[in-house]
Amino acid sequence: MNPFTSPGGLALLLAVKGNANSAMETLNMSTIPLLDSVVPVIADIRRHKGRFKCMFGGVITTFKEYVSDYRNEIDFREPITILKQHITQQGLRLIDFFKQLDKDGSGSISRDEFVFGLKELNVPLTTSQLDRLIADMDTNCDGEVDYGELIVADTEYRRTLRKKAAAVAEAEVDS
Ligand SMILES: [Ca+2]
Ligand SMILES: [Ca+2]
Repeated sequence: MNPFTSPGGLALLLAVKGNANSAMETLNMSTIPLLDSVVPVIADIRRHKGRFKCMFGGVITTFKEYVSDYRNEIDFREPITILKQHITQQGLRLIDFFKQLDKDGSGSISRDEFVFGLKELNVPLTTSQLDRLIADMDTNCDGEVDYGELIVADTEYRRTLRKKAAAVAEAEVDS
């Protein structure tokens, strides 16, 4: 499945979001595959219309994590979130992503390799977002990100997601 072939679902959601008076409380798109980019839109609609429900099908694997997280306001502008979404959407394993960026095979990704590789993969990070991402991941401060550092960042990211999802589940039990 190519997630980029389903812009219709996103367009529909944007229409609902754009119409503040829309009485629509349920949107059934259970036959339409959607991509990660709809998640912040759904979260945004939910903030204004608490009862809004959206059904969808064939969604990429990380979608559930994001959905269970939306109320905890995951920051979709976080560089690590943007990066992870794109890696997942393109069906890359972390090691594939790493190898693709480490052009000179040095075992670590330099800032230049990041700039080039992210452009190649169409990951829309700004220069300052990229610098923040590298600074966050580069724990030994050698200016580059090796595979171990990437794994650590990924593990921490997953842990944060799980914690937030658990908090959401708890809140739902309480209410
Ligand atoms: Ca390298
Ligand atoms: Ca490093």
